[in-house]
Order: sequence, then structure tokens, then C-alpha cells
Amino acid sequence: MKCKKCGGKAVINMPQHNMGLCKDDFLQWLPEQMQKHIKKQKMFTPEEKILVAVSGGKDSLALWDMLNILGYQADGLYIALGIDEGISYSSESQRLTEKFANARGLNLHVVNMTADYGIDLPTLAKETRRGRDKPCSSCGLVKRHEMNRIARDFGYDVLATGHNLDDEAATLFSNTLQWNGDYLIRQHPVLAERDGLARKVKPLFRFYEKEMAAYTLLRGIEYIYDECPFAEGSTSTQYKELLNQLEHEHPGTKIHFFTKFLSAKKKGLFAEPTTKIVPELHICPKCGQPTSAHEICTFCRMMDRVNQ
Ligand code: Q46
Ligand code: ZN
Repeated sequence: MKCKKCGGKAVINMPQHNMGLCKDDFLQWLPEQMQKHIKKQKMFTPEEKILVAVSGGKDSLALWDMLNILGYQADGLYIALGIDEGISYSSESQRLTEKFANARGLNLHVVNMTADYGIDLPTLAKETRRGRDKPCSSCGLVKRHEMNRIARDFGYDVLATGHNLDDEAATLFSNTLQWNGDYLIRQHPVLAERDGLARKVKPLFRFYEKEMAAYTLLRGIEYIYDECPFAEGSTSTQYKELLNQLEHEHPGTKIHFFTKFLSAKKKGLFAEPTTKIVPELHICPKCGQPTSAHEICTFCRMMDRVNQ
């Protein structure tokens, strides 16, 4: 296959775009495309300070790399959850994230659950009995709380995460199967800032996982190959496999599914209903962060319970 731009040897075939590209053209094309979507979706401007949530995986490291190449002021945030039973998932992903940041002289914030809160995530989930065998619901809660806290305390304008098209399509698939109206209304690559919650953006929302893997490989970025051990057998992994089968038969399925959902929303398909779906927020008296819970926020209540 030939590169559509220069006629050289293509290293990646992207049937959904009806094009293949050589290494140099692909490494130029991807950040350019991302820049285009950042502008189009009004995610942030070059004057704004960005906090990138980095996990040590390919997507978040590639995102941080591209923002850096494009000249944005982007610092990283790594949350050490302490998932180290069996395989050293957390310590290895932290090592790779720090290596990446040091090699480029980038600023990285590290939150360490054990050092900062005295408990690692798997123990926290067990002790508070949130989620029967998987700590994912506590994990989501901790990550949201800590990302927002660091963004607020250090004055970042926007919080960026490395969700790619495969992640977004799988989430949309799940929300559609359950007709989860609240989530469908809120699913978007840009969530505006409100009531003390930082603006959240997903600059990779148009890119296939395959493209992100190719980017990190071609850029020589070292990342953690293993998935979090708790991701195994999750429904979102199953939905991704199903969508991959469809994509294989009908290239473009995922990108159409997600981008047409966004256009349908723009045309008013999921107009805000008259009843309040987005809950009112108030400030948690303990940590000062916004919450929809009564009085003390869920994060602080969870921490109180384990510290009792
Ligand atoms: S939620 Fe669950 Fe993930 Fe947290 S515990 Fe692992 S699989 S990392 S995105
Ligand atoms: Zn709180």
C-alpha cells in the first residue's frame, strides 16, 4: 500500500478514511487532526493551562506528547492507585510515566493513595464494600475527585483525558443499550466548567485505538502494555470486541456511530428536558469540592468510613 500524501511505503492503513500513510506523514497528520478538532470543539486555547490525566498507557502518553509538540502548556497528573497484587501494574505505569516526563522536562503531579490517604485502592474498595469483586466504582470516584482537586488547587483551566474513539463508541453503545438518557445527554468530548467542576475535554475522541498504538510505536514512546488487571472481562471490553467485529466488516462503523450521535445531539435529538437531569451541586464542607450528595461528598464519606 502507498502513502496517500507522498507515494512512499504506507505503514498504516486507515480504511475508514480511505487512506494509508507513511511514517513521517502519519506522525504529522495525527497531531494536525487533533489540533483541528481542539479548535472546532473549542476545547482550549494556547493561553490556557492544561492538566493531562496520565495513566502510563499509550493514549494518555500520546496525548501529552502531541499537546507538547503543538506547543500547549500541558502538565501531567498521575494517580498511583496501588494496584500491585500479582503484577506490578501501578508501580510500572508510574515508572514509565515519570520516565516520559523526565525525558522531555515536563511537569508531573503525582497523587499517591497510600502516602496521601493511607490506603490503596483495592483495600479501600474492599473495606467500603463498593463493588463486589472489582474496585472500579471506587476507582472512578477517586480519580474524578483527585483530578478536580489538583486542577483547582494548581489553577488549571482544563482537564484533558486520553479517551479515544474506541472508548467513546463503547460507552455510547452501553448507554444506548440501556437507554441511559442522563448519560447520553452528558456524553460529549467537551464538558463545560460548572459549579467548581473543571472543564473536561477528550482531544482523542476522533482517533481509533489502532491509530494511537501506531503513533506511540512510531514515536518510540514506552508505555505499559498490560491493562489494569481489573479491566479483564468487563462489559466495556466486550462491547469493544463487538464493535471491532463490525468495524472489520464495515470500516468506519465506529467513527460514524459516534460522530453521527454528536450531530444528532447538535440538532436537538437529546434536548435538555424540562425536569432537572443534571443534579444541583453544593460544596462539601470537608474538602471544599462540589458534590451532588447530601452534605459531605461521597469521597470524604468513603475516607471517613475507612478511617474510623
Ligand atoms: S476503573 Fe477499574 Fe480502570 Fe480503575 S480499577 Fe482498573 S479497570 S484502572 S479504567
Ligand atoms: Zn469532600
